[in-house]
Amino acid sequence: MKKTAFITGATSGIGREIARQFAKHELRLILCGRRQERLDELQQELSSKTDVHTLNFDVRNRQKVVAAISSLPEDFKTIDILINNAGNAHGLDPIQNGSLDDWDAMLDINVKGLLYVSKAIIPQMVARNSGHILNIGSTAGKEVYPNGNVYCASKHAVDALNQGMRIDLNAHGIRVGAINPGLVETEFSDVRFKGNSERAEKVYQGYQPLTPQDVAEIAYFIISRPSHVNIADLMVMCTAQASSTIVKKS
Ligand code: NDP
Ligand code: 8X3
Repeated sequence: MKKTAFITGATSGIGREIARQFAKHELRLILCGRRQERLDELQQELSSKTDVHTLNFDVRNRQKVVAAISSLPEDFKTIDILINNAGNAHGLDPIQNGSLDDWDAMLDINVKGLLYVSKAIIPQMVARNSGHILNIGSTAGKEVYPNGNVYCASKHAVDALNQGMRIDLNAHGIRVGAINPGLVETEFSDVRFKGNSERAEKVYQGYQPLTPQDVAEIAYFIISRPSHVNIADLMVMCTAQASSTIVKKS
């Protein structure tokens, strides 16, 4: 039986490209997000390559998370690979000016949402003593940059949870690892700057950022290693980037 991958945040950016990459390799897909039309488009695009099921839920809503995952049809109930990818930055402000709504969004989505989804899926992996969880962290989970405060905290939490899951699930043979990307051109900055596209575009000007495809290829490499190999923690930046604050621009 082909493996089934559950991907959160599959409607855009890194998650969507992971879906495309996995479909190329004929993994069966459960694609999640809140934008139904994007889920439908992607399902239509990929269903000639593999079996695709879509789930529409907000990762912040624990009841909806549980209900969505419980609603999976019999042939999609066994999840072999969980890609915890849904997340965003909201705002880029000094701590003294930060918006409480932005802080709630980042902690509720990037941290608690990841936990709700994981909590709903891990028990079946434990019962089978097999599974692979890939958490999408960030370089922001490895260092803190000016005005990044709460987003960086949320991604440091993902880094801690990646380690914690690996420790606790070790006895069950479940692989747990993270990809921590630097600057990737997606809708990330549009969300961070609340649709100010001029500001968002500037983030990626004057150098060649990573593409979501770059990250997706790494994700496939990780999940396709032999079962005794677990890539525990991987950081990837574009060549122009040395750290969160050092980017060589033309
Ligand atoms: P995008 O904005 O392009 O994609 C974000 C995805 O997350 C969308 O599919 C969105 O789906 C989903 N999402 C956001 N909020 C929720 C929610 N409340 N419930 C369910 N799904 C949600 O950004 P990226 O692809 O860049 O981001 C993906 C991950 O990569 C994030 O965790 C981000 O922190 C991380 N990352 C990004 C980097 C970058 O530079 N772009 C670098 C390092 C890490 P929908 O809106 O349909 O719900
Ligand atoms: C996204 C990368 O540097 O914008 O996590 O935080 S950064």
